[in-house]
Amino acid sequence: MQDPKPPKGGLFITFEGGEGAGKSTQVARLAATLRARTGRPVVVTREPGGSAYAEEIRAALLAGAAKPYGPFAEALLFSAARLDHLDRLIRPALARGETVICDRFSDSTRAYQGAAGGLDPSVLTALERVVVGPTRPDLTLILDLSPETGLARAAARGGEGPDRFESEALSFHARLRAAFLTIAAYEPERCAVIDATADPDTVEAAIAATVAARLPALAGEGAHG
Ligand code: T5A
Repeated sequence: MQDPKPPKGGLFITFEGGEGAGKSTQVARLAATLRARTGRPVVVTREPGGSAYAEEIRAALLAGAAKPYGPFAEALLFSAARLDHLDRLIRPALARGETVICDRFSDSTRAYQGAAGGLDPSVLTALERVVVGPTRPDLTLILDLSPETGLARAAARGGEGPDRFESEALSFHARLRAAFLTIAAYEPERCAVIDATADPDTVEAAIAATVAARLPALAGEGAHG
């Protein structure tokens, strides 16, 4: 494990929200906007995953391999993946002064394994202290929409069918939505709630405006680099 010194220079943005909220769509759009605005590198990554080891853990988690062992075991695995991801990708990029945009991060563990899964919040706080340390996001964009709409979008996308978490009951997804909104209410300086019900262009514009207002270093107009 690397010495988790606070990163200098680079900004760390995370996206959070329920299933099918449009995070992947908007992560890609924001990265393109920031590259054009600043002319500087933007690293796009995701959790679980983002490094070779973490991607292996992702495959097992989303296949439901750890589900029989309960939310604590799953939280440990998400945390193991996060530790590797931070050490190999996120902290080095931030140390180089690059912007990092991550599709889900530790708030997802709080919402999925904590609020919705039933794991004691003090356990999650302890895990965050050890794993995330000072590498906390500068800005977290919480894409908010009803679970019914999000699950319908995820289902309409097709593919391999619902994964480990998509197959949970609607009540689980309702707890997730409430959990993300509670996190935003407790940490308003770090978090911004974005209405994700609108069309992708409208959501993109709301995100771009929020990033420019919250992180002025990324507000520059036009490429110059
Ligand atoms: N998890 C993760 C935990 O339990 N604990 C943790 O600590 C972490 C880190 C990851 C799973 O792991 C769980 C959470 C997740 O269940 P994943 O495949 O990465 O699995 O799942 P999601 O992050 O939920 O990603 P999804 O791909 O399901 O949803 P997105 O990224 O929110 O949505 P996106 O952009 O793929 O869009 C979904 C569909 O909707 C359309 C898109 O074109 C796409 O077809 N769409 C819109 N349609 C209408 N209007 C809009 N505004 C739209 N935006 C996108």
